[in-house]
Amino acid sequence: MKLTDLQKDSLRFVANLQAYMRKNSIDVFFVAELPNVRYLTTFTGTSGFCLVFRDSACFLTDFRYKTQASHQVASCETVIYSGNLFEFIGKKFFRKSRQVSIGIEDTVSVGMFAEMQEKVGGCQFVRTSQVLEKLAAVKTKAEVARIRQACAISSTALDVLVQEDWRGKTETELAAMLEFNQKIIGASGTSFETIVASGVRGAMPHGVASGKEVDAGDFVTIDFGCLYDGYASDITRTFLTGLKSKPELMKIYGVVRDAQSKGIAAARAGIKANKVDKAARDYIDRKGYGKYFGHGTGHGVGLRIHELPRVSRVSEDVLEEGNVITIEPGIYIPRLGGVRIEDDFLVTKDGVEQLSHFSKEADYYISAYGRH
Ligand SMILES: [Mn+2]
Repeated sequence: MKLTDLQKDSLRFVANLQAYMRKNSIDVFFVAELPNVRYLTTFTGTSGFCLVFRDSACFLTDFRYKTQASHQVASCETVIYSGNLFEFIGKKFFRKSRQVSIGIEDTVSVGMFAEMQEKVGGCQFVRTSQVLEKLAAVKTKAEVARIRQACAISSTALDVLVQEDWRGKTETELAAMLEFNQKIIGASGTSFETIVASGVRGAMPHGVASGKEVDAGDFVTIDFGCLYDGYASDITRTFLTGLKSKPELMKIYGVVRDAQSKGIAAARAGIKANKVDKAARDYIDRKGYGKYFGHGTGHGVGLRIHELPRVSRVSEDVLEEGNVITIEPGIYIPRLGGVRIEDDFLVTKDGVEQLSHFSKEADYYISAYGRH
């Protein structure tokens, strides 16, 4: 089997987890969350688990995925199980109930954990938190290439959308058109539910598209992304529909855009992520809108839309070369509207490389509503 670049990486990811296990005296690591399973194996199906030992690794799935796993999984030995997973694991791997320590993530459900305790006897469970997420925060070249492509698809899809006629369209219709464009261009799906928040709805940072019609003079915030080969993009732009928008919104548009630039200028490997948040937040504070910026400045992006590192006031994460983060300040004023601008960035030694590209001009308005 000739391995793809991601499959080659997955061998390294398993080895990195094994190094963590040795350092933390964990004999076996149980991985149940699908994005983590995918990270370790490249497996894209909807049912599968990893059991990683110090010197080997197993991928467990059922007969539906036998063929798929044989094509995708290079980093683990695939084991097809039937019946109860933990009964199977208990019999196959832990028959001689010697004392072993099993690392288990705190995201495993209470029900699953209880079942595992009951059926995999004689083991000591070690509760861990975000072990895989911490490893996955630093992206490989192959992963960055996927995120870059997801960003390119999203920008192109948005470019097509702004040339279409928005008049009489609801937020939901615009969201559907954007999602359609992304899929036609090569995305496998959206990376999260598309946000289209127009007019006063723009004051809701996560205003998922509604049945409201977009009106001339509205500011429209579109926060969206797609998946390419499993990896996500996450972009936000706020558009002016026509020329009659309120002067206060035009002003905050400039503040948000400049706050994003401050965040971008602050970001580089070796600094605390909260410094990026501070750079953007202090600027918005100075302009008098601090109380209208209530969320963090950004987050990591990868197989999940929200990953480490956190880019917020309370984050203790230190930026590393290879992190992919968003920088997305916003201002939301109740009963008036909101503005957010978001792009995705690769953290480098001296700064960041912007992965998503789309105009941030304040006068980038939707042409269907008339020209200057
Ligand atoms: Mn985001």
